[in-house]
Amino acid sequence: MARRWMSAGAVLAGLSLVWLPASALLISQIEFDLALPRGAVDTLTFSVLNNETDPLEIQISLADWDRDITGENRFYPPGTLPRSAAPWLSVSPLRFDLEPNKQQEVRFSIKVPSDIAGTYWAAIMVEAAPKQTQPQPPGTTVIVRRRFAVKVLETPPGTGTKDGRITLIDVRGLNPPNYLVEFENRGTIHAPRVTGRIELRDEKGTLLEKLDLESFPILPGAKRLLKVTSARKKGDLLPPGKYLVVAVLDYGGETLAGGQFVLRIKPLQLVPIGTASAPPQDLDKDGLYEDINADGKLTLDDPALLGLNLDRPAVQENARAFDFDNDGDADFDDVIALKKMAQGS
Ligand SMILES: [Ca+2]
Ligand SMILES: [Ca+2]
Ligand SMILES: [Ca+2]
Repeated sequence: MARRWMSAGAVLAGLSLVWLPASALLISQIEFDLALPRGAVDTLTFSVLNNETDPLEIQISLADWDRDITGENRFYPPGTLPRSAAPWLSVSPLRFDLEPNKQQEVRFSIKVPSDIAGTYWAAIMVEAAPKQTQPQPPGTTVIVRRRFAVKVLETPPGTGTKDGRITLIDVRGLNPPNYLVEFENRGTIHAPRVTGRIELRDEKGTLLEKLDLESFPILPGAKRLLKVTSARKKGDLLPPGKYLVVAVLDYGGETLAGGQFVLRIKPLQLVPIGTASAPPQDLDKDGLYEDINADGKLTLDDPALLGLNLDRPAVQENARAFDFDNDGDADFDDVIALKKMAQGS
């Protein structure tokens, strides 16, 4: 009965057991994206299957979760987050043993308050440990516990707001360009699939590059930082000049979220670095000037000289020529990257 409230995605996920890597514990559904009306009560189930050769001891508990700015899951005690649905959930059973090739159904009920709007969420944690067949003396065994999250999200239909903004566009590294786009969900509804694109245009508006962003989910109030590397080849440099980076994201709202960033690339003005008698050289013509002392070859003397002169204008005002790790600056990490290049050649 509960199935009719689920999104198509959740129903599809429920049709087959989901393989969780690094383990042979199978969970039939790892996300419930519910749309129960306010005040509703419902009971749902998922199954846990032991596909290993040894018996497992399973513990079930509630947790809060969100995602960090890179999209990684983070977990908290239940009821920590302001939009926690953990207080509405009750789960049974809370612990059970699972013999190999056996499965156990876990039931949870959800009681949606009548006065909420937007998405609330929590997780049902499934924790597996090897079953202890005989009592162990304390302090002598290490039990490997593995934790899996079954996510539960609830959004009463017709409630909440959709709002999304691009809060940052930047370019860090130019060879090839690395685009950064930060998006914030300023609404109260979970956006399960944000899609979008980045465009690079020259000063005349000519499209130089268009990249599709990998789609991502985002919780209310969350920010997500996307890093996208240009498809341009290393050494295929953008000539000095002014460029426009445009990002457009579709988060399912009535309008798209857009933003733009003006990228200015200054001409290099290379001068001798430190004790060198000539300006640094780009030996392989890839836009990076690895021959810091201009003796015609790349040796360990080059990172050493760069390291000694990192803070000098000769380096910092031409940072892109020495940005060997391509992160948009010339710093000690680039000295290390150049040292590795020198050792490898
Ligand atoms: Ca080079
Ligand atoms: Ca050299
Ligand atoms: Ca760098």
